[in-house]
Amino acid sequence: MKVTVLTGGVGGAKLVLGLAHALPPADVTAIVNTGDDFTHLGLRVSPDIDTLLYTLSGKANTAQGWGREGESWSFMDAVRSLAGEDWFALGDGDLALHVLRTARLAAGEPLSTIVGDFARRWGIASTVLPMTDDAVATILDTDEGELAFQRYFVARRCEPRVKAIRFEGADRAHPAPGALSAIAGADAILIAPSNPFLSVDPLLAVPGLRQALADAQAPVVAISPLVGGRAVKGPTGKLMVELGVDQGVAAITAHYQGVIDGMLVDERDAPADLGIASARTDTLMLALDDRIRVARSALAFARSLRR
Ligand code: FO1
Repeated sequence: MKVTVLTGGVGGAKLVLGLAHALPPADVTAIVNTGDDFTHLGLRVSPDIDTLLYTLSGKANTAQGWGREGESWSFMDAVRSLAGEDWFALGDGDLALHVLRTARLAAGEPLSTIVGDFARRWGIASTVLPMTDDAVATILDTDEGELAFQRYFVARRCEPRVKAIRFEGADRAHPAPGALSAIAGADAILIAPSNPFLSVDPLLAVPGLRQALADAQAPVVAISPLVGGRAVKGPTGKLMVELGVDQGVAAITAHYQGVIDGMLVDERDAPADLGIASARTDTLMLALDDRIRVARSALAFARSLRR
């Protein structure tokens, strides 16, 4: 069963890891948000892609939610000693990805080729695709003015009040090679329990991707990012209040209207009429077993749906 999953960072990476255990890993394709990508200290950083590469290759710092396990920080110590910017931390091992990616991008290689090579080097049998090889930047219009994603998320700890979100460059972006065929050729398409507004919307903003989902033969199932009605981590709840969106899975389902055929809801959420097919399960993914179990539930639910 070939599965294509649209994903952001840590929550999505847990699901993709579960899928890569529930299925032959080569049957899994992840199309990853790159709206969080930015240039820091001259280096091109792709946080959601790197979180997925670390997760699938067993290198992730799962407690921290980003970066590598057992990381050392000599580079950051040296940056600090020279009064360099230290609000965004690049570990010594992590640095290797950013240096190599930046050098290869500067030499004219597309991001998708570079990411594919990194994944192969680390023995990842699943396909990891950026949503696009073009530059797209998530920009938040806040009460402190416009902030690029990492300024908002890391430097300002999601504290500014968000008025609107835009995806700079998305209108001119093209889906990465392989993304459209991975959607068209899938037996099931999943939207990971990533932040709908910050992590999934950038993907849907790339011309062609939303249409590919609408045209796909396979059912599209979203896994709700809410557990017991609340976001597991991150600013989803706060953002929904600020954007004037109702709290709860019904509002997220409405947000994905026209894109999804079904919603997998956490069993702790209050039952609600979502207006589309839904299934309930324990969606909290603490240990590997949970991730495999949620992946299997999503696949079983997708199999039960038809287009
Ligand atoms: N998140 C932080 O909260 N603080 C950091 O210093 C930080 C550094 C960092 C470096 C590389 C990387 O791939 C991710 C990093 N993240 C950091 C996580 C990242 O900001 C977010 O988790 C994602 O962009 C949201 O999905």
